Amino acid sequence: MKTVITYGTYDLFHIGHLNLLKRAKALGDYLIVAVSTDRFNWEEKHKKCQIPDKDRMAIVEAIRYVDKVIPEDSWDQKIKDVQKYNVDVFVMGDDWKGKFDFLKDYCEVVYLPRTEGISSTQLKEDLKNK
Ligand code: C2G
Repeated sequence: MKTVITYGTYDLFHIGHLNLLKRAKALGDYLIVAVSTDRFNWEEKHKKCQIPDKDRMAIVEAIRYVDKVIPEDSWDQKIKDVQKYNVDVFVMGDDWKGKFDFLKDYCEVVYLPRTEGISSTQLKEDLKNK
């Protein structure tokens, strides 16, 4: 079984997130998604989520491509996760290109092209200006 893992906030879930998860799953047989907690987002990413972490995790868990959801609560849990779940492939959108190359010592690292024209940040801006 080929295990894939990816990480994200998945706030205001949109087609860019779905495209990423679909392509990530296509790289293996089992997809784990680490969804960032409200604490991690606020304290480490200085991002305020619109949707609470338990709801963001429930939404991601309901996606047909996703096999398991775990919390992302720190920047440096990735190596432990890759080892704990025997991950073969680590996937992120290419806005993160190069940022996680240190994981190449533990698994394959793949950066996939982002979906153009949509982002949670833009959605929040649009909603604010309605
Ligand atoms: N994404 C994408 N296309 C978009 C928007 C997002 O492919 N138009 C991808 C991102 O590259 C990422 C995933 O969807 O791989 C989740 O995006 P976010 O929820 O914005 O995640 P982010 O805030 O980048 O958190 O430790 C890593 C972080 O948790 C990533």
